[in-house]
Amino acid sequence: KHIKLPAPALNEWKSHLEPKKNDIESIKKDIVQQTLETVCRNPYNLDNLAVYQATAHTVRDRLLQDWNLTQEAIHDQNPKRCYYLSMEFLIGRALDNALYCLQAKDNYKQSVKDLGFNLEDLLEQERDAALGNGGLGRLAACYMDAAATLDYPTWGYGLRYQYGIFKQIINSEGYQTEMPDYWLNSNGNPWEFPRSDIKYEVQFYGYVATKVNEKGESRMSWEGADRVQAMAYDVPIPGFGTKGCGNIRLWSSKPLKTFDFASFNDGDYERSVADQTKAENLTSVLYPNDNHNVGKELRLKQEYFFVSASLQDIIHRFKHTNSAWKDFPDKVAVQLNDTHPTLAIPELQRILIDIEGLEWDDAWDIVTRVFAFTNHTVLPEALECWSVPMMEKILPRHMQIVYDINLFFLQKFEKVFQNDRDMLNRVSIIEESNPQQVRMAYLAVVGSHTVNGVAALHSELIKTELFSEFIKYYGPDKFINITNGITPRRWLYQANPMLRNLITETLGSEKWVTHLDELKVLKKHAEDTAFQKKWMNVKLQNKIRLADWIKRNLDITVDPHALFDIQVKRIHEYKRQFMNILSVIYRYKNIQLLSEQERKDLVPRVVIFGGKSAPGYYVAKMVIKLITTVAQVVNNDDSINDLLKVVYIPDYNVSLAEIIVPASDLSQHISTAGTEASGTSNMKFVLNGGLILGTVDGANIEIRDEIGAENIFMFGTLSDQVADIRHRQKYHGVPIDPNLQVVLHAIQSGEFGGFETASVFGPLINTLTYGGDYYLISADFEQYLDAHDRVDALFKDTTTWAQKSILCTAGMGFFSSDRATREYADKIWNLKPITLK
Ligand code: GL7
Repeated sequence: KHIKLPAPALNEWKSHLEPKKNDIESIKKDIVQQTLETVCRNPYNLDNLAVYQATAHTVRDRLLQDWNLTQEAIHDQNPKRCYYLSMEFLIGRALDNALYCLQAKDNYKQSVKDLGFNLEDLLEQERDAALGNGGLGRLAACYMDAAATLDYPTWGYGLRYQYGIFKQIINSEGYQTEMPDYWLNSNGNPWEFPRSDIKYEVQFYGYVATKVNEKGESRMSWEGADRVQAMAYDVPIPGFGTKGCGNIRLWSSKPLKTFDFASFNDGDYERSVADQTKAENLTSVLYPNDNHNVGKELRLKQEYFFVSASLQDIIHRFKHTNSAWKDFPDKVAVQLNDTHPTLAIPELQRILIDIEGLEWDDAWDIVTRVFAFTNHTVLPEALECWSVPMMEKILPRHMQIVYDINLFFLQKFEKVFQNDRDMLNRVSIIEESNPQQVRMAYLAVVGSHTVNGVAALHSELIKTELFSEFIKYYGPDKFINITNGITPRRWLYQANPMLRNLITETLGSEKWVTHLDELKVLKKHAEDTAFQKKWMNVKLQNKIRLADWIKRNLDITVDPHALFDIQVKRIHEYKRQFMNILSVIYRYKNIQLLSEQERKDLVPRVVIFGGKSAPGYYVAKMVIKLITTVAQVVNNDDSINDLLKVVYIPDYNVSLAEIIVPASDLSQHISTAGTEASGTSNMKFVLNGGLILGTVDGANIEIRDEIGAENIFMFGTLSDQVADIRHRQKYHGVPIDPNLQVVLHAIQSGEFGGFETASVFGPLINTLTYGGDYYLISADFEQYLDAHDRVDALFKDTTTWAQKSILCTAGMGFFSSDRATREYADKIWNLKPITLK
C-alpha cells in the first residue's frame, strides 16, 4: 500500500532530488564514493574489477533517475502499454552502451584516466548478460533498445536465469566442451534492481475442483498445488538521445518458505533446505537449444512460471488504474516472442473465468484482443509441442481450458468447412498422436489477433505452409510481415567507433543514429576515391583489431590485408557451416596444385568461424571438430605461404560479435533456402560495410533489394525448388557434385587428422551420401564455389570493392530496429510514445 505524502513532505522530497551531473569532477567524485561505499575498497587495494564495479554503479544511478522519470510519466499519462514476453534477452554488456546513451563516454574516459585507470580495460571486466541462445534473444534486446529510444511505454518480461548460455571451450582435441556460465558472480550485478517487494505465487500440479463463488455461481478452481514464489529484478534499458529509460523485468524463483521448520527441528537439515533448492532450480538455467524443442518438464514449468508471474504483475498494474475488464485490451498489448510464452493465453482465460468470474465468451474476447504472436521459425524440430499427459499433470486446469479453446474453435471452423474431417484434424490444437500433443503454435494463432513472420519470405512461408489452413478460415489479414531490425546504437555506433566518426563527419551530424535512413546520403560519396580510401582504412583498422585479438587469444597470426571471410552464428545443419568448411578444403587442395605464378595472383583468405552447438547436437559437434581439424592442418602447412588460414573463435557471444562484425570483408549467410526465418547478423555485417555471400533466404532477400543486387553475392537453390530436390534425392539418391567428391575423398583418406580422425567424420559425411543430403549441400556446391570465385575476382579490384562496401552501409536504413519497433507499435500494438518533460 503506497503512502500518499502531504504537500510539505512531498516538496521536501522534490527539493532534494538532484539530477546527477556528467561533468568530469562530479563523475570522479561519484566513482570514488562508490568505490568506498558500495564496493568497500580503498586506493591501497584497487583493481580493474573493483573500479569497474564502482563506475558501473555511478552509471546505474544516472540511469535510475531517467528510469524514475519515465515511470512517473507513464503513471501520470496512463497510456496503453505494451509488454514484450520473451524467454530470452541476449543483452550482452551494459556499461559501454549506457555511457553512449547518456552521452557521457568522453567524460567518463577522462575521469577514469585521472583516477589512474583506463576505461577500455574497465569495460572488459564486465560479464555478458547471455540470457539467450542466438538471434531470437538478441532481437528481443534490440527491440528493447529501440522501444526505449523511441519513448514507447513498453516493458520486456523474461526470466533471470542464474546460468546463461554455457561457455564454450574448444579442447585440445578440437571438440566443443561446455562450462556453466555463472554470470551473476559473487560480486553482484550492478545492472539489476532486486524488487523484494514485488513477489507473486505460482502453482504447479494439484487438481481441479468446482466451487461456488460469492455470486453463487459454480466455478472451476485449481486446488492442492505446489507453490513457489516469483521475485522481480528490473534491468534498466537506456534509450539513445532521450531522457527516458526502458525496463526489462526478469523473474527469479524463490521458495515460498525458506525452511521446513518441522524437519529442521528433527535435525533433518537437508530436507529442510530441499524445498528451497527445488524452488530455486526452476530459473537456474537457460535451455541451450536454438531452433530446437526438447520437451522437458522443467522447461514447461519455466514457461508457466514466467507467464503466470508476468500476467499477475500486468493485471496488478492494470487494476491500479481502476479500469473495467472490458477496457483491458485498450490498455494492454502483449507480444508473444515465439510460442515459448503461449501459456499466457490459457492463463489469462483462466484468471478471467475462474477468478474474476467473467463468462467464457467475454473473457475470450478480451484474451484475443490482447495477444499477438511472432513466429520465428518454420523448422519442424523447433515447433513446440507439449505432451498432453505432462501438461495435465503440471497444469491440470490449463489443459482443460486448452481443450475448450480447441473445441470452440473447431466448432466454428466446422461450420465453414463442413464434412472435412481431415482438415479439422490438421488445424486441431491437439495432435492425435500417442501420446496426444498440444501444438503451441496453433494455440498461439487461435488466441492472438495478429500473427507475424520476421522477414518477407518467411511471412509468405508461414501463410502458404505452416498456417495455410488457418488462412482459409481467418482470411489473410491476420497474418502480417514485420521484417526484423537491429539497433544501430550497439551495432555501429558503439562497436565501430571509427566508422561512426567517419559517417558523422560525412553527414554533418549524428542524426543517422536515430534516423538510419540518413545513411543513404553516403551513396553520393561511393565513387569518391579519397572517401573510399578513408572508408577502407577504417575497415583495415578494424581487421587489425580482430587480428590482434586472434593473436593474443589463440596465438594464430593472420594478415590483416587478407580477405576476412566470416561465418559466426549458432552451429546448425540448416545454416550449413559444413558446406563452408568443405569449400575451404576445396580451396586448400586447389592452392596445393597452383604454380608459383598462379599463387601470386591468388587473394589470401582468412576464414573465421565461431558459434556454439547445442550440447546434445551430435552432428553440429562433428562439424566443429571438422573445422578445428582442418584449421590445424592448414595453419601448419608452410607450403601454402599463408594463402589460407582457418580460425575457430571459441565462445562466440555478443561482446565478441562487437569486435568481429566490423572486421569482415565478407560474411556468409548460406542457409538452405526457406530455413532461416530472417537472420539478423547479416544486417549487422552489411551495416558495417561488409559484403555478404548468401542464399536467397530470410532477410538476405530484402537486403539485396535495399542495397542493390550488384552489391551482394547470391547463389543457390530457390526455396520453391527445395521440396522437389529433396523428394528426388530421397528416392533416387544424392548426385554428389564432382568437386565435392574430391573433398569428401580427401577427408576419408585421412588428409585431415589421419585415418582415426577420418572415421570420426564418417557419420557427418553420411548425412550427405546415404542421409539424403536434406540441406542440399551437394545440390548447391557448384554455385557456391562459383560465388567464391566471384568474391576473389572482385576483391582484387579494390576500388569497386570499396564502392560496394560503402553502398552496403548506405542501403541499410530500413533494417534499424527503430523501424521494426514502430511497425509493431502501429500495426499490432496500437501504441503511442509517451511525452517526457
Ligand atoms: C530465429 C531464426 O532462426 C532467425 O532466422 C531469426 O532471425 C531470429 C529472430 O527472428 O529467430 N528463430 C529461432 O527460433 N531462433 C532464431 O534465432 C533461435
